[in-house]
Amino acid sequence: MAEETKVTACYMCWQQCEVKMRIKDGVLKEVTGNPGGFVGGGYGCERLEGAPEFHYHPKRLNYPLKRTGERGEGKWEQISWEQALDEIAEKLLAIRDEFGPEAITKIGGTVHGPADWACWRFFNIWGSPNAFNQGKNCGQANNLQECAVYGWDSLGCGPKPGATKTIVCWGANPIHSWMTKWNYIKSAMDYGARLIVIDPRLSETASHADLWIQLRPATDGALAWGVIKILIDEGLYDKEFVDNWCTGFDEIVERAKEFPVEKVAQITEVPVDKIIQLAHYYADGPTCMCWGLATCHLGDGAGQVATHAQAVLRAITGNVDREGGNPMTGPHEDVDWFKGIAWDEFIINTERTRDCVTAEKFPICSVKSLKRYNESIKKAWGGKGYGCSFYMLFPASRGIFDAIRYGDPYPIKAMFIQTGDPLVTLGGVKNCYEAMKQVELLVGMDFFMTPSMALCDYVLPAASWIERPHLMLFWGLTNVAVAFKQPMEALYERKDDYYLWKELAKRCQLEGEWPETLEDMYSLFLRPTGKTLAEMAESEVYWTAPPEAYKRYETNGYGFGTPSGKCELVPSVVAAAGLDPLPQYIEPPQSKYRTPELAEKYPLALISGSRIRPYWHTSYRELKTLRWRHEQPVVEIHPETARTFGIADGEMVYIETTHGRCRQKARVIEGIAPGTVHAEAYWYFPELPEEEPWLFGMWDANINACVSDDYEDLDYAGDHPFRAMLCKIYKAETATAYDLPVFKGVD
Ligand SMILES: Nc1nc2c(c(=O)[nH]1)N[C@H]1C(S)=C(S)[C@@H](COP(=O)(O)OP(=O)(O)OC[C@H]3O[C@@H](n4cnc5c(=O)[nH]c(N)nc54)[C@H](O)[C@@H]3O)O[C@H]1N2
Ligand SMILES: Nc1nc2c(c(=O)[nH]1)N[C@H]1C(S)=C(S)[C@@H](COP(=O)(O)OP(=O)(O)OC[C@H]3O[C@@H](n4cnc5c(=O)[nH]c(N)nc54)[C@H](O)[C@@H]3O)O[C@H]1N2
Ligand code: SF4
Ligand SMILES: [Mo]
Repeated sequence: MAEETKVTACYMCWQQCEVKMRIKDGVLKEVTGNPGGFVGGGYGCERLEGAPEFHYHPKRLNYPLKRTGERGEGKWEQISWEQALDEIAEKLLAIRDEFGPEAITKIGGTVHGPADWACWRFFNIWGSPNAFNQGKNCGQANNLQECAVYGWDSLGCGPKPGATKTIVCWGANPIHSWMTKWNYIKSAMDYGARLIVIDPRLSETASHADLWIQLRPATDGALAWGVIKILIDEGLYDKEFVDNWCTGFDEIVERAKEFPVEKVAQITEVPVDKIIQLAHYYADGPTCMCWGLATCHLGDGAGQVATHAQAVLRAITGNVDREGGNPMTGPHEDVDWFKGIAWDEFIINTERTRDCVTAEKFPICSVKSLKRYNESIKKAWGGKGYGCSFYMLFPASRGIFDAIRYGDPYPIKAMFIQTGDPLVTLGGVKNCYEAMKQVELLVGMDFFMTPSMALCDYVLPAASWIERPHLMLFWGLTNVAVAFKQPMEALYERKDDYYLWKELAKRCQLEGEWPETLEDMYSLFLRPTGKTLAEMAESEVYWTAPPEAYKRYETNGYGFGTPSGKCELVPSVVAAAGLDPLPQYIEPPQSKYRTPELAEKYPLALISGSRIRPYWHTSYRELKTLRWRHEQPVVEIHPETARTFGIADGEMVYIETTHGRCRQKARVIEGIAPGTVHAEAYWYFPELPEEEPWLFGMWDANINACVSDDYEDLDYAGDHPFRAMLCKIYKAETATAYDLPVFKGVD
């Protein structure tokens, strides 16, 4: 029996751990962490147990499909790739002729691989600024603030064992969401670092904390300002750094006066002594405030003030670009990332034509604003200066749907869905659904028939990480790139995601280099190293990573990547976009203080979508190897809330908001405040029927059908208020989520 071992990077989530695959007679038997691996150091999570099942699953999409019935009727015919590509290209060209290049959009998810950059490359050369990825909800509010205040983001940073003294997980639960980072946190704690967790729930990470701050949801801005005030009053900030490197400190001092600790305690519902403890711990650095998602989901006003105050906090304590604090990666220097995705062409093309559909409504996310960021980032970091690039640009999804439905501000006629399941992962799902029903051309590419795929005109079968070469590019957000050759041949007619865009580019006669294979495209990215992908993958050093560096603002001849070269505590690029650069604290769009009348009807604060293992958002619910670990969606409520609303542990309940309702199973726990409810997100049931009205039961359990995407509820960057709604809960009549037909929500 021929048995072989192949090494590659797992992409069952974006941590991309190095793994080894045991293959017997050409059949994938087992995938495990690769001891000593460059990423993960041999770590492998339980998802790997599902890898062989995922690869051979009977429900995998294996051939291109074309819709034969109405959208969502579940009627398909198998067609060839040639036919699919020819027909799609022909329609695209006709749309461009009639409505302009901006009339196409792509909805994608978080970092998933070649689909992301290959699409951006196509859109950049084609000339549409309306590509959308879930980066929108996945850190955009935070990245824009960090880049505005100190000219780069610290998204990928983690604590440094031995150097970091204080670790802050602010609205982050890495035991479930970022295990490779959690391994660093544990190691730093072994060296004596303390852990602070700021979270309304007693998350698993919070259960390991030296200090758990259980704040009222979405009041993070007030908490951060309360801490800033204590640091200033007690002289616990980094005076030398502030004097030499910061602008706007006087305004910060003035604003901080509005946040005496008693007032902050009243707003956040955190006891005074805990807030003081938090400030004292924070000041005892180096302090690493790891990136946490929560403050990007607080909705209008609340999100901007929280993400801004967090950036100020990192800055005035001197933790920015500091060893053990919040280091910054800077751009990829060994990888032609921006050239690879044709970023210059994007700028040129959109200057000729129109900005993205929500450039007026959310001016911080526009080409004009990106250019302002660029000018100074370039001075500090060299290269092209595009910084976290797409994070500065994604249009608000609601704007895309309005462009499709109403032609406002101009029409969008074609939508691609690749690496995303917008019907399940976006807020305002009902608007998304209507737009998907109306758009002229709807093309999807995925591993499985998902709710979003079920509505498409063409569904294309994607090859996975098991069947494609690997280069870790991570949207340009890290400067580490690891290379592996393709471990196994793609099964059936599955293709890598680059293939789609390359073939469409050829058919549409787009300019630029479009090499035949994904591997050759990766070699183009790697040009600065002088190596091809295969050469790098086969060398002893199969990655590129710059040496550790800190405080580069002192030596780069310019300072921070901001217009003044300083840490701008009141950032001028935010002001230049027409926004308040020193936002006032404001309650989330729905709250007992901001909307007291609404709170009478919907008395509970709703947070939704915290990460749960083993899932990766919507993914892997069809895998028997994993599903048993967590079979149904669960809503967490406090025993007192349960008593008030007559709900017992394990009962099915409705969660209802101003925008809809869905059902989940109650879990009654102490580790959540009585006024707060936590609902799971990303649920659909692959075992239920595909055709409408079922759509795999996604209306039944989908909390995102209850999350607002009204413009006035979105934050300054246009992100959704996933953690800032009000709700009520009540018992559902039936016991499981499987036996009810579809529920379309409250009108
Ligand atoms: N309520 C609530 N909603 C949220 C959030 C929240 O906190 N709360 N978080 C938001 C955030 S931060 C994010 S990032 C999004 C995540 O949302 P998404 O990224 O949309 O979710 P995923 O389930 O990761 O991916 C969606 C689809 O991509 C497919 N896919 C995976 N890899 C590939 C690939 O290589 N090629 C192709 N063609 N398809 C692939 C999967 O099979 C799956 O069907 O959810 C957002 N929604
Ligand atoms: N297993 C698994 N891991 C994942 C993913 C996945 O789908 N599954 N998705 C990946 C992606 S794309 C992302 S963006 C990351 C996100 O990873 P994290 O940043 O860890 O985000 P979450 O787990 O969604 O939320 C973290 C915590 O925020 C808390 N929270 C809710 N509301 C608030 C609030 O108002 N204030 C504060 N301070 N905290 C609040 C929640 O209770 C939760 O415990 O995870 C990544 N890792
Ligand atoms: S954490 Fe698990 S799923 Fe994610 S890359 Fe590592 S082994 Fe794969
Ligand atoms: Mo995300």
